[in-house]
Amino acid sequence: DTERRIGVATKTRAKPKKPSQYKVLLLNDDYTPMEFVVIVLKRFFRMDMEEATRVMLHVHQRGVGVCGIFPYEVAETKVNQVMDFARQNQHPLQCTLEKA
Ligand code: TYC
Repeated sequence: DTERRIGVATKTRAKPKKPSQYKVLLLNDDYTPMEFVVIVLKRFFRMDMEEATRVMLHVHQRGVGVCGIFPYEVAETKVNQVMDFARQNQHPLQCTLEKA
């Protein structure tokens, strides 16, 4: 009986997934001037002088620090902006992403 077959549901409900978040990390090095790192944090992460100085000193002392947590595409853009700006100014500053 082909007219009255029991259908198999093929559609699944779309699960609204939240976009995964990524930490943008700044790495310490021996050559990038502290003032330059503060400028980076103010310019690309919209920190004020106090917060930028605190984060810069944290990275300087601990080796790595979080600049912010963003959806993947935003985090990737921030990393590229920081890396380009550091390269333009001939500083070895490194910035990277990590899943939050
Ligand atoms: N360690 C650098 C210095 O002594 C300063 C610095 C801080 C560099 C943070 C990079 O992500 C960094 N001039």
